[in-house]
Amino acid sequence: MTKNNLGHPVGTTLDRFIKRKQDEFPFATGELSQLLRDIALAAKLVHREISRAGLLDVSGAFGSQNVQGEEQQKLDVIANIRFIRAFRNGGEVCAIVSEEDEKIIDLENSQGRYVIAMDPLDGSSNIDVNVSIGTIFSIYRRKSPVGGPVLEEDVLQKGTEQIGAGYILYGSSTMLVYSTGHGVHGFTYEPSLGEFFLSHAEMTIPEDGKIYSINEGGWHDFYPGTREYIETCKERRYSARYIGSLVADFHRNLLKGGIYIYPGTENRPNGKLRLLYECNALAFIVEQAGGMATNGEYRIVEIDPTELHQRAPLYIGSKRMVEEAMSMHKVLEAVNE
Ligand code: P6P
Repeated sequence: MTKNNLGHPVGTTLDRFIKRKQDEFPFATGELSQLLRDIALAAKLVHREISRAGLLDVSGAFGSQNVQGEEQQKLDVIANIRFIRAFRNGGEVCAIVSEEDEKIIDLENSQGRYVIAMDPLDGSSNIDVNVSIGTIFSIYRRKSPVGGPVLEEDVLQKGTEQIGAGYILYGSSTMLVYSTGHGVHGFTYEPSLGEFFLSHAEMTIPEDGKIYSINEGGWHDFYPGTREYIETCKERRYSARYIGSLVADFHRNLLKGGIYIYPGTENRPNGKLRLLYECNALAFIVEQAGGMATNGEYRIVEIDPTELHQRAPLYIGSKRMVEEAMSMHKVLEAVNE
């Protein structure tokens, strides 16, 4: 049997991998393992819905708007239901923050020790044009006592408190990429077998790269520091790659090296992306992979959240690229203050 360079035979199923990792931690109670299985189950169900989207009447708008005021796509709602149901049935989770729900989702499970922050289907406006989309999730331990009511402190936690995070990319193949703080691991889904198989063990991001991802349509709103960095990328003939689907752009840059920027601007100083269920999870992953994630000034995971759906500017990817973008952002902002 071929093994990758870390002794995990390629083709290890997610279940066996989780069990093996759990055995490495004598005090592991298996709850986190069960939680990861719940996520994988929901991912398989969402994969099936997405792969049929063109055939069944599940694409297109749902006719309502989410808390962001964005047109909810039917698959957004379906994905939200699938993940909530998986966590409810799994029994490990007491509360969820979801992009699709304005308030905290209290699962009425006072014994649940974990809290989830998730974007059940990010980039969903791309569904109708068959572009890759993704699920993003963060896992926290609840702060309030088990057995008691869920409190806001359980969900308004800094990214440094995450005990796990990851994403599912529904692309040319469906992949689950996650970390529980001991490296980043990628699994590819084989629909005919209904299994995720280890395909990318111990993922690391190149320290530098030549790909920059930003919506240059915002050029005239960008701060001078942002424009300066983009100009530098152009002078160096870097490749501009922007899919408009955060998980897809992030995943490509994780594999090839690169930087994704959703900057703050004069009229949107905190940018567009959500701290709790978009930025923090990918920041956890990229730091575990040796990369960097900041809001232009400091680590994303250090931001102390005050609102469920608060936004944050995001500079994320190869360490050298993020550092350089920050240096220009700061210098030119200081000049303009
Ligand atoms: P814009 C999708 O709505 C999303 O949240 C991310 O997946 C994506 O990177 C970004 O917004 C695209 O935003 O303003 O460039 O269309």
